Amino acid sequence: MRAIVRGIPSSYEKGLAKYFGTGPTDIEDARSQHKSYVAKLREFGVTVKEIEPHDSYPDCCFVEDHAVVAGDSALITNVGHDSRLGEKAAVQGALKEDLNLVLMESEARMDGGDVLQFGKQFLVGNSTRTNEAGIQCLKDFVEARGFTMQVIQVPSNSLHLISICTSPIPGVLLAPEGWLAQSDFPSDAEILWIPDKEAYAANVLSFGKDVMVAAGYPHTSRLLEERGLTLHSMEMSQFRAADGSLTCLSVLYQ
Ligand code: CIR
Repeated sequence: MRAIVRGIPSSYEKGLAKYFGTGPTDIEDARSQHKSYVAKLREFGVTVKEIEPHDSYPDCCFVEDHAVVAGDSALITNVGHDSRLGEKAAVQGALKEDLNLVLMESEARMDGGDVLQFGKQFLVGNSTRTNEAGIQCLKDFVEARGFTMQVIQVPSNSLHLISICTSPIPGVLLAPEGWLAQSDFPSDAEILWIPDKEAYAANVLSFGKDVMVAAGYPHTSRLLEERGLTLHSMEMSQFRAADGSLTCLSVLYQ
């Protein structure tokens, strides 16, 4: 596996925050949490390419939002919040060395945080950051590569689809009770429901049986351990403060 990550700018405290967070409070702490995240990726054998942060973009560490990877290609998105559009060039520049890039039309908007690959299917959130034109672009992109796509309505109390739903094990989805319903998901998916108050813990990052989880969510951790997974607990407080989760901090590809 390979990954793109981007460090924490000095402006990070100005990062957007409206859902899980009320704004980052400590840049040095954020940098230290980011360092642990990158070290953990490397421990799993991921080759990590680090992009320099830029102070004009407080949210630039959340690189996931700029690209959706399918096989050897990446769809470069137009993120849904105007303040973040300028982050794209650096991510695009880094990915173009390794993947075939497809660009979105200008009216299409999408945050990569709304997209989850689930086997041969892509689940996409209809959210405040992702519009119909963006969803159509994604559909064309994934169908041309042999995948299907299913749209899921993101509840108004969540930034993105994968803020509240990821796949810890092939065929299995993790989601908080009361935020999404069984009928939202593919009919063949097994849903592991976590308590409403642990909703933030629904975003996990898996490398086979090794799974990165946010520290401090005991019920979710127990549920995953019962499935035979080895958990790697990550301190995420300064990312949660800016509505960011584990997956947001990297673009992963083969
Ligand atoms: C934002 O609101 O855009 C950032 N503060 C957080 C983005 C998190 N990204 C993600 O979930 N993929």
